[in-house]
Amino acid sequence: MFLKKTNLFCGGLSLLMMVTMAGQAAAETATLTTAPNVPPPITRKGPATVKVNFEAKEYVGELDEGKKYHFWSFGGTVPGPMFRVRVGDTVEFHLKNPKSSSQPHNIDIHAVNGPGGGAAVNTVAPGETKIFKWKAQAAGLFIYHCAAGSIVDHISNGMYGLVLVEPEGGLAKVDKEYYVFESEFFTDEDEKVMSFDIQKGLAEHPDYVVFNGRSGALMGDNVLKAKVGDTVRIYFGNIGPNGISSFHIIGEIFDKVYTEGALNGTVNRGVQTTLVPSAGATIVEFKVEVPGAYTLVDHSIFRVAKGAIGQLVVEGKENPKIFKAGK
Ligand SMILES: [Cu+2]
Repeated sequence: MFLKKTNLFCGGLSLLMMVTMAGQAAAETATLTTAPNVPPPITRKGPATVKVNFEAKEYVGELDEGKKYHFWSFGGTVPGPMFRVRVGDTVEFHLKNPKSSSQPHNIDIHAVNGPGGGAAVNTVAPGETKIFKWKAQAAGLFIYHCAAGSIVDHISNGMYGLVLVEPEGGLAKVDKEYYVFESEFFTDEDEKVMSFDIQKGLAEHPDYVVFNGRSGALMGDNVLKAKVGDTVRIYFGNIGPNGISSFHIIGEIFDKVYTEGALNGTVNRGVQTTLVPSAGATIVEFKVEVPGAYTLVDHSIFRVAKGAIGQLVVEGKENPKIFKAGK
């Protein structure tokens, strides 16, 4: 078969597509994005084989201002990368664990039909790479996480993220898409570089409940942005490991909620707060009509003090028909 190579660039990451002369995709490598960025929509009309390259990475990073933590991750960020496939695609998933790792790691992808969501066949010792293949059969937004060892420490240390399986024909076009992920951290808080405290995990007492891996990840210079009139779609995941999230945006109403992340045609409209279970996800959409700052929270409100807060800043003309001070 005669193949032509094209390079597409998005968010600084390349998508290498092998395209046949007929223009039909035969095989491609998935674009991976770091939260809050979302990979671009899939434009091809039929299924393809999609190669996904993941690497486990253990590192020390900031969990809060001046507070460091021993993270375990996919790709060196918490949450790990987001990738996007389509119903009917065959995914060739590569998981590498570098020699420098202290632990074997694996991945359980909730979009997989098969033992362990893949984890039964992909545990990689330090220095190993394993490949497994799966067919994306259900459209929706799915969690992935490491399930190696006792599981709890791998999940509590940051090994999770989201994959979107688009329905045939994709999702409706929107103006802005963001990737937001909630997780708890249980720490030995007095250590210089903090680690997982299993007793706090067992007691279900997190020290931190954060969006996108650290306190303030969606605040200050890192707020989400939109313009008046935009329709915003947020892909929201919650790992827990224990807590169920009451996801809410102060000052907005979700026009659409794809409940529990399923893209099966069921849509709730006009929702204030949506429940997202541990190791679950949701997709919300809303049109922003009034400029200002809108605050994302887990409305289990004491968690805001532990970090579960972020902002969407909307710029544009005032809209007094919808909102104004005074008469
Ligand atoms: Cu792991």
